Amino acid sequence: MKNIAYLSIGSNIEDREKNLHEACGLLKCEKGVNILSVSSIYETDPVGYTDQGKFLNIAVKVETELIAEDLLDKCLQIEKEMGRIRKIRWGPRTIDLDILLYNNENIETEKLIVPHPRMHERAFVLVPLLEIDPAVQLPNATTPLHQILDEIPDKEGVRLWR
Ligand code: A4P
Ligand code: MG
Repeated sequence: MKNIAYLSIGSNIEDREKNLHEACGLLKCEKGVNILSVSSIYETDPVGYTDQGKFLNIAVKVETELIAEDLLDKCLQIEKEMGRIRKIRWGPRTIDLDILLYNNENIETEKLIVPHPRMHERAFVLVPLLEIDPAVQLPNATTPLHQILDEIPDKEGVRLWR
């Protein structure tokens, strides 16, 4: 398995912790996907659409045989399997799995953009990500991610939960 990817997983409906564990369990069952590390769980204030409950967020590092588009399909399949219903953009969700990084690649297709286009603005993504891999970088970046995180104002909205 030669590809390395980082995922961000979030939940703010029902039993949020159980949802995160279930998503990781389903990822583990995927052929060609191997979980290398999982961050602590963070409780985070909602960003974007703010009239909703707090999220639990984690970052997960995987190695995979899948090309990025197939990894995305697995993520969408897990969301579907867990009964996620899409209603409001950036709104409440049982589970959300996003691909943050895939190797050092820049990908832009109709259904997939990597690096995730909003990851560098979001403390709820960067705090767990940097916990599992403090040296991780955006492709071709000159500014390290921890420095980008230092400049984000909403870090107080991200608290270590467990
Ligand atoms: N898509 C394109 N690129 C990617 C990628 N790198 N990873 C496409 C995953 N999906 C990607 O996603 C819509 C489509 O994006 C997918 O079908 C895929 O083809 P979606 O998950 O249905 O829509 P969404 O998540 O509602 O929208 P979006 O724009 O992905 O939302 P975000 O940016 O993920 O934000 N606040 C806190 N505290 N914690 C959170 O986890 N999450 C969001 C969602 C908002 N606020 C939050 C949190
Ligand atoms: Mg998403």
